[in-house]
Amino acid sequence: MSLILHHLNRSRSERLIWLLEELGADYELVRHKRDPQVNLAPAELIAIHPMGKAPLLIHDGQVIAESGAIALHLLEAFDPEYRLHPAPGASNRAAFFEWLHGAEGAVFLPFLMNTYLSATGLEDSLLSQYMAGEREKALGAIEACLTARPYFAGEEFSAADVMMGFQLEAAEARGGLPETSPVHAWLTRVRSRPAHQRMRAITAED
Ligand SMILES: N[C@@H](CCC(=O)N[C@@H](CS)C(=O)NCC(=O)O)C(=O)O
Repeated sequence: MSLILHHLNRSRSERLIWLLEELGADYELVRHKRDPQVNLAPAELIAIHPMGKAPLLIHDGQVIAESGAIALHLLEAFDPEYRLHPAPGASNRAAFFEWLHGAEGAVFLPFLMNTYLSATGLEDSLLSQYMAGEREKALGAIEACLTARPYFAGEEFSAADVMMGFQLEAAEARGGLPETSPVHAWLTRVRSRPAHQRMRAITAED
């Protein structure tokens, strides 16, 4: 079996390192560096997949792009006992799917746009105002979820928490979380996990 994760420094591919560490999978990590001028991925990634973005997983020669697809693929291959995702038929399976995909969907976009708007000097634009409203809605949905339960998919930690981690750690680092936000307690819970700590030790070399 061969399992290779292509990781880009300071990027959401760190979520897949975290998931692989949670799964205890035997994998090889290939590190790539962003171009310091334009902050984009290097050409080696385009040689592997036409989008040229990270993460990319290569499992026994098959190339898989998109974090959510990679996460589901890894869970299917390495989590037969459903430690990190609810089994088919479980009452929280729909909530798990919602947050696993939300992490790259509607709840992620307004946080991502923040980065693009400041990188292009558009902080004071109409688009920026619109996105601030969207960000508030997204944070409201996240906070409502984490007020009702300790983890995104319910009482237990799951890969949905791994997928939501990147944007919430970034929001915290930017000072974008109110002091009373339940996200702080969630961050403390997930950061106490040995697999999260191993991921941080690995990404410290980014
Ligand atoms: N929806 C994709 C997004 C992938 C993506 O945009 N990755 C960024 C890193 S956060 C990247 O590779 N950026 C460098 C580039 O676009 O050249 C996923 O979840 O995997």
